[in-house]
Amino acid sequence: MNDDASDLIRLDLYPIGDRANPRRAALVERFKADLDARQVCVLSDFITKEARQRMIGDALAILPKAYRNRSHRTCFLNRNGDPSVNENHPRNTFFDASYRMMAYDLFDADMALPRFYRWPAIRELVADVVGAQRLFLNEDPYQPANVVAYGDGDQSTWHFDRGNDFTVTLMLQAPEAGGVFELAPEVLDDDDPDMRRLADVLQGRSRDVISVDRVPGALVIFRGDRSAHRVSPVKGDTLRLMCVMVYEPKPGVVGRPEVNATVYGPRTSQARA
Ligand SMILES: O=C(O)CCC(=O)C(=O)O
Ligand SMILES: [Fe+2]
Repeated sequence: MNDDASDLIRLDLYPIGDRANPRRAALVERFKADLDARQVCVLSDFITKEARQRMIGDALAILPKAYRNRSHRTCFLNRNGDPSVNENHPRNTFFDASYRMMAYDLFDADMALPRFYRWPAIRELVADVVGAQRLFLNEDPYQPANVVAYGDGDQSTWHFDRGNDFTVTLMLQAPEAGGVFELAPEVLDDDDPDMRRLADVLQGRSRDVISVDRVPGALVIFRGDRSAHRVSPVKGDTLRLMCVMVYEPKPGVVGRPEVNATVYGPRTSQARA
């Protein structure tokens, strides 16, 4: 298996193959500072145009096998409300989500996207930016790198990436309109059981929400654990195609079949039963 993805990266802008390169160190410092200040950093023009076109072509070929995911949930991903708090509380505020999910096993191992995911220089860069000592590949058959397709009217719910210190995404194709990534940095406050700041975000009256420019070809790293975020409704016929990658703090991590079944469809729990 070929794990080299140097041909896919704009190495002229991001000399990440050489850990001793001082330009790499300067980039790491810049993105670290962005991540600390805003909970998100954007590495524009990270992949070449050819690489992006290849990744889009592969994703569109796989799309008929994607799992159509629809749900109606709170930002904590609960399906039921909480009668012990008032009706405007975040625990009682529901959102619709719909998109098509392409699991990792649908991609051939030698396609551009899995190669990108596996190239050690990428996870070394991510580790340096997020301040992790070392990062490892996720070893689940479905989770490591996914492409999520949002068509006209699709959106995600407001949510947190609970349990993940950071999330890595690569924007492949932007929609004609909508599909904006919105992030409310560190909106949870342990001292406020009413979650007023979060309620303002969910009700669309917060000034703390930032819209992150998701230009195709950009690698975006964000901390979604305590920062609510969503993809706003997509408009138009061009699909929003986003790759989401998972790197782990320890080797050998796999997902739980019952969780995979809700994300990737029932076929994934049957395959592992
Ligand atoms: O598609 C995006 O811009 C964000 C994806 C996201 O929230 C996630 O993967 O957790
Ligand atoms: Fe997320």
